[in-house]
This record gives sequence, C-alpha cells and structure tokens, in this order.
Amino acid sequence: VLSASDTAAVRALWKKLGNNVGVYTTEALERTFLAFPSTKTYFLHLDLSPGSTQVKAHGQKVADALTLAVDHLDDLPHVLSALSDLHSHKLQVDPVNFKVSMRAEAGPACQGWEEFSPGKGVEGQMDNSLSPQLLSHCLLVTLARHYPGDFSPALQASLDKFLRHVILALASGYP
Ligand code: ZNH
Repeated sequence: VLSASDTAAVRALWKKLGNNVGVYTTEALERTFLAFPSTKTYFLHLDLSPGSTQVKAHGQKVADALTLAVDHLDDLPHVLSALSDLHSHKLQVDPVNFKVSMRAEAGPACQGWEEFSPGKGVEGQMDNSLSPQLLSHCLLVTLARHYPGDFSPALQASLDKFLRHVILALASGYP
C-alpha cells in the first residue's frame, strides 16, 4: 500500500494532468516502442508508426486504467482484476512481464535492464521481461519532460511506487 504522502503526490499530479493523461500515456508508449523495440512484439497487429491513431487509442485505454487506479489506490487488485484476467487469459501476455516487477519492489525500477533481450519469437512466450518497467520508465520520462517543475525526486519515487503497484495488481490474475 502506498503511504499517505505517495498517495497525495500521485493524486495531485493526476489532477494537474486532467484530460491529458491519454496524451502522455500515448507519448510514453511511442517512446517505449522506439527505445525498446522488443516491446513491439505484442502489438504487431497495430500500426505502430509515430502518430498512429491506433497507438493513440491504445494509449487512451491504458491511461483510463491508470486513472481508475489513481481513483482506487486502496483497492488496486480488485479494481484491476478484470484487466488482469484479460492480460493473463485472453491476451496471454507472458507472466514474466509482470513477475519481474514484483522483484523490482526491492530495488529501483530500472533494476536488471542489462538483462534485456529481444523477443524469442514464440507466440505468447516472448522474453519481453522488462516491458512493464520500460513502459513505466517512459511514462516517468514523459511526465518529467512535461512537468519539470513538479518532478522532484520525491514525486518520481511516489510515481514509481504507484506504477509498480499497478503492475502487481495486473499480475494478480496469474496462478
Ligand atoms: Zn496492456 C490491452 C492496460 C501493460 C499487452 N492493456 C490493454 C488495455 C488496457 C491495458 C486498459 C485495453 C483493454 C481493453 O481493450 O479492454 N497494460 C495496461 C496497463 C499496463 C499494461 C495499465 C501496465 C501499466 N500490456 C501491458 C504489458 C503488455 C501489455 C506489459 C505486454 C508486454 N495490453 C497488451 C496487449 C493489449 C493490451 C497486447 C491488446 C492491445 C490490442 O488492442 O490489441
């Protein structure tokens, strides 16, 4: 569970983002695909070119899920359970994508990035093991870029914790 100050910091930033959460989540996705191309393996059926309306639509969906999470910080596993089921059962996103994040609870979000390796190409079994942190990382970069005055080290730490909790909740659908 996030501390009271983490919760307050994340809520305050989200309030400031207002209707732009989708814009920034989309930028974060574009950055993830560009900086870490192996993350694209799950999205090959989408047009991933810069400015793509499909990426924008996906960004808005992820943004809405994040906003829902911000509104229910005390109850993330419950609120994100349908989404967790979707990733585990329907989309069959390899659980390794979410498990690495649990380990990262103990350390910085970028821990282990040097283990990064491209997808193995086996459907549903790609070794994309750092995608969640990569997306979280790119979201932090995006927000730091657009809100430099707000982005203190403390805010970064609070946001990082928040994103790790979201990913933990998404992982809860796996056996
Ligand atoms: Zn995911 C989808 C969220 C991560 C993969 N996603 C999705 C959606 C959402 C999300 C909201 C939509 C759903 C519907 O439609 O209903 N995710 C999310 C979040 C996160 C994530 C919040 C974190 C933070 N994902 C992820 C990862 C991966 C993924 C890591 C891999 C790797 N997703 C995915 C896919 C999909 C999704 C593949 C589908 C897409 C389409 O559209 O097709």
